[in-house]
Order: sequence, then structure tokens, then C-alpha cells
Amino acid sequence: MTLKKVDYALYLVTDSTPAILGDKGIVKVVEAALEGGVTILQYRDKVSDTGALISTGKRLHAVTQKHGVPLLINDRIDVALAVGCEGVHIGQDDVDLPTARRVLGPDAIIGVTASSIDEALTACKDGANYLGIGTMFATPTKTNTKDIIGTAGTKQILAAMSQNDWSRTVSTVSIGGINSTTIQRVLYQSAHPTKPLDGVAIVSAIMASADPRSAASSLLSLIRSPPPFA
Ligand code: TZP
Ligand code: MG
Repeated sequence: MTLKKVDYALYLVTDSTPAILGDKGIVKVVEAALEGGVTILQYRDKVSDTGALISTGKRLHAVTQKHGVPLLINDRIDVALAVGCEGVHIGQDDVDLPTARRVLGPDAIIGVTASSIDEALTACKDGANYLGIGTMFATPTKTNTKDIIGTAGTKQILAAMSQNDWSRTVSTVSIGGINSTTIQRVLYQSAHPTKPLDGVAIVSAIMASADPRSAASSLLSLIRSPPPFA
């Protein structure tokens, strides 16, 4: 299996809390979402211990490999190494990017959360492959987010990336409160002329859905179709 070029269009971020996953199995939900068109997966699990993270990570990796989609682990470079997956996503309070790069190597996909222009440009300089820009809108999925930046704040970050020549080398996704109602507003109101978003990162609109396959496929159609208000 060879991985396709990284496509950030529909980036699924998992959640293992009962409020979102319910009593559904995470691997089954992810499998359905991949069938619906998810293009990249982040295994984010704040409840399991290290052993369970590694074993679920390996099961998820088997499924993502079947679909030719990269798997990243949230926060934990040790778990990413043990799983042997494609990379990690780190926040501002996690291990620093240069350390993650040193440990995981030049080919790993490393994403960083950025809520401000400073955070974004620092992550670009330090060699991030992509930025998770947010929080876009307030969301019950993650209530301890420090900054709600909306489409205007996101566009300012994209503009700063463009002005500093990071447009082509560093990809971007928006995260927070993105669902079938908000997705086109996010994509088109955030877009800077020379640096549009490469995709959207979504938790509950897929993970909490009774039908994750069709949730993913409807979201992907919205991403690929022009907005009604363009
Ligand atoms: N980081 C910023 S907001 C968020 C994360 C992990 C959660 C987004 O969840 P949802 O359900 O897509 O709003
Ligand atoms: Mg983190």
C-alpha cells in the first residue's frame, strides 16, 4: 500500500468520550467514515491509557492503510512511534515541534494547532507540515479552547502565512464547530486569495453521527461544491 499525496480536505479527528462516541466502536465508526470519503485521520483519545492507545492505534492504522489515508496521533509521539503511523498532531502545550521532528524524522507528517499569527508563523518556521487553525467556533466537544477566532481571525492567519511565503509549503485546516451547516461559510469566508484553507477538521459531525459514512460523504460533497453564496 502506498500513501497518496496528503489530502487534507476532510480531516476526521476522533473522540472516545461517551458523549460523542456513545457505545459505538471507534474502529467501526472510522471505517464507515473512511468509506464516506475522509481523507486523513487523527486518533485523538484523552481517556485511554498508553497500552490501549497503542492497540487501538494499530487497529486504526490497519484500516487507514487499507484506504491509503494517513493516520496521525494526537499529542503523543511515543504512541505514534509504537503504532508506526504517519505522524502526530501537537498543540501549543505538548512536546515542541523540533523535538517531535527529531524523534519522528523528516518524512513524518507533523501538524500544530495555531490560534494566532505568532503561533502559526513559528510553527511554519519550525517545519510543520500543516496547521490546525482554530478554534473556529465555540464547540461542546472541546470547551477549554483559549481562542475562538472565527472566519476573520482565520483569514488573518492565512494572510500572514501568504505574506511570509508559507502558502505552498504548509497546509492548513480549520477546526471547531464545523458541520454541514457551517462548513461552506468556514471555507469561503476564511479564504485568503492566495492562501485558501486546504480542508476542515471535524469531530462530532462525523463521530457522533448515527451514520458516519453518509455524514462524511455529505460533508465531502459540500467541500467539493461551490458555495451557494459565492
Ligand atoms: N480543537 C479545537 S476545537 C476541537 C479541537 C480538538 C474540537 C472540535 O470538535 P467539533 O465537534 O468538530 O466541533
Ligand atoms: Mg494536545
